[in-house]
Amino acid sequence: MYGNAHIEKTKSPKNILEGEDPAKLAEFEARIERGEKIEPMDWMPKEYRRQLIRMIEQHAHSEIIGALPEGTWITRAPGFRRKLALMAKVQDEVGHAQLLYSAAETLGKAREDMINDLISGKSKYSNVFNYPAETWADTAIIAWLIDAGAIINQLANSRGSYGPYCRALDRICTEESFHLKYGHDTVVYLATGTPTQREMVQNALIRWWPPIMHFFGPSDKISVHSEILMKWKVKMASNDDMRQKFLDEYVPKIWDLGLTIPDPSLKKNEDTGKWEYTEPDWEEFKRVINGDGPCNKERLAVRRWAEEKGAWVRRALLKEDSRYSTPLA
Ligand code: FAQ
Repeated sequence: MYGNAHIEKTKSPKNILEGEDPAKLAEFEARIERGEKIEPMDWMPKEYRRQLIRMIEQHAHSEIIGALPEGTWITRAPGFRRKLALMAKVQDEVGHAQLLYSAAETLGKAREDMINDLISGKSKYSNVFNYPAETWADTAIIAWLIDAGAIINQLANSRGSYGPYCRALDRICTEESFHLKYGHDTVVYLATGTPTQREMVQNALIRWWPPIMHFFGPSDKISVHSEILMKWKVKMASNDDMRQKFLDEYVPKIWDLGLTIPDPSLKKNEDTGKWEYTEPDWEEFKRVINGDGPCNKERLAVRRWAEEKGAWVRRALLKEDSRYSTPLA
């Protein structure tokens, strides 16, 4: 494995740096402060490695599971052109997962272990992909607004400290920006179409708004990992700041289309420059990310099926002497 890694179990916040060499830690933090990239063979604290594996792995799982809600619409897309476009998008998402698994592998966790942790339900992935895409309009909202949220997060974090993750994010963001344009075009088409098409996209927005508000993570007051991740420039903005940026950029665009956002309290406070909104239901968020959302079981069942059906291909490709990985980006 690339970094000759040793993966530590979670420790309490007080002792996450226990046992680290103070001189090495100071030099590591100084490098991050100077804006240098940390590369796989460089010295890093165990907690930095553990946090990055957790975050990149969850991100990879999100891309691969994220292909499913839209993927179910490929055969039902209205018309050949849309079918081609959706198929290309779904294929891109799976490609993003490959880039991200490869980046996580550089930190010492084997891909098989990551996949096993996904299908056993041990690892998390983004809350949003545990909801069904009920109509064609749901795929339009996903491609526009979920991709928008993903770009806000990933563009910021691509300026972070871990080289392989940042380079993967650079490439992913380029592709996601095509998804965003495709999604926007599809939403505009529906919102300016027949009354039935308009109603369909309005209803999809109502369904997806709460999961989108959850997408950026729990509020800063209750976020567990933000402090250390921001200190080490893995996360380049807090959950609330990313949510605010999303609202700033996309609420006006949604309102321009004459669509209604299902939050009567949503408004920009002109004095503070911040959006005010109804506090998202964090209990529902917790339920969904811990396995009890509307589609969690179905999503994992599909991945488990794919894993079992593809096992013979991996066995055929696996050579005992090629058991190390290099980053794809
Ligand atoms: N969903 O302490 P924090 C995409 C968990 S890619 C599920 O604030 P952190 C592309 C968190 O893991 C979408 N779980 O956590 C696409 C932690 O649990 P743990 C994915 C969530 O890490 C588009 C606990 O809550 N993007 O959409 C979520 O500092 C269209 C405490 O939270 C990434 O993964 C959530 N939304 O901040 C594909 C980007 N939020 O591990 C197809 C990289 C939080 O202690 C179609 N990740 N949790 O058990 C990140 O930037 C961060 O991990 C955050 C969360 C911001 C997601």
